[in-house]
Amino acid sequence: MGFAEQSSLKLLFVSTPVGPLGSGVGGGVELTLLNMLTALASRGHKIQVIAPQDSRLPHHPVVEVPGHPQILAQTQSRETPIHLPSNSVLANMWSRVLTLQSHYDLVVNFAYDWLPLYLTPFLTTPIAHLISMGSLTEAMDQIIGQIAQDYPYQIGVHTQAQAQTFLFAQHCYPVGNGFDLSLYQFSATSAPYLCWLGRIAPEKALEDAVAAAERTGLPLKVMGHIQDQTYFDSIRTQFPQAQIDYLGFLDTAAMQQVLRQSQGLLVTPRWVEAFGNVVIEALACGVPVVAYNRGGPAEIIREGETGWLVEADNVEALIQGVQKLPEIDRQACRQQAEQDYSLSAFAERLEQWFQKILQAQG
Ligand code: HBI
Repeated sequence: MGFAEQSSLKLLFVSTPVGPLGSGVGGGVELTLLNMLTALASRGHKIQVIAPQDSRLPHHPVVEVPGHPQILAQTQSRETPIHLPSNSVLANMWSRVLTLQSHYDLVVNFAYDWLPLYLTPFLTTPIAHLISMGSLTEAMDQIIGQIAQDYPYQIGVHTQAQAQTFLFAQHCYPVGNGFDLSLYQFSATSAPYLCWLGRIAPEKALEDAVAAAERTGLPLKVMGHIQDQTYFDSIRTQFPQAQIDYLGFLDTAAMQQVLRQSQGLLVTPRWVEAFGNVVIEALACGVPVVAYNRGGPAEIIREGETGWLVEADNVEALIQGVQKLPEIDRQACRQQAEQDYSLSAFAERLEQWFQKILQAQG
């Protein structure tokens, strides 16, 4: 590693435009931004964050930008054209980037949106795009693919499974993810309940976890932002016998207090989950995971060692996984989180990613 690689970088993080940081509307990408910030700041890098009005980060200032949020990409159909609302917070954030960019070595984009990708050739400072979901629409696939082709290494993804949803998978740079494991307390014992975590929306298929819980007679403690209230209400109606204990969108400290004592976490994505932050959060607490065998969780979970991967969309298989949870050694779960998903492991991968981009600048 030459001197240049050792020096600290000046990084400009530009958040998701779907909602303020700390609201939960941005789902996993909010946690990823915070974890990247923590990981890189602890290595001496200097980071500024631009995010929508009312964003909050623990112990870090945010440049708050007003404007109307972007519609959630995963609610769009594949052919939906690119659109921007009037007074777009996305456009307003990137106008700010244009004025600030010369003070930074690298811009890091967290938005799954067309504009920042389109702007890549027009900025003087390189942009590292962290693509937070798999393929969703033609227009996004086209612009991500174009940048992946023209700007080597500047398209970052979480897992190979996520990259494989794109035709240009070979041009995607996988960085995994990383968590502040000190926030998660290992529990060697469990209480008789299951957990489900995440945005409550159709692509997360909470109904399958509720069906499994109802059949096993175990309470299901649910935590996360209700993105689709009608969808949630319909699940309650569909499974009147299920013991669903909805606890709201909690911060990490409060959430892990509940998660750490559960017998297991159920992960039931209907879509190809880019990563599956909740899987790592469970492992960090020593909680084994039963997950559908698709997407990021399928790349993370060590079958029979830290959890069970079951046939996707099969509730019977989910129930069998629940019944085998006691076979898993909870210590092995915590150890996997420490080996692969600590902040220091993540910071190593991120620094290598950034150096690849900066060296490619010539
Ligand atoms: N939709 N348009 C848009 N932009 C985002 O940045 C975005 C999104 N939907 C979901 C989302 N980000 C995050 O919740 C996921 O990336 C995790």
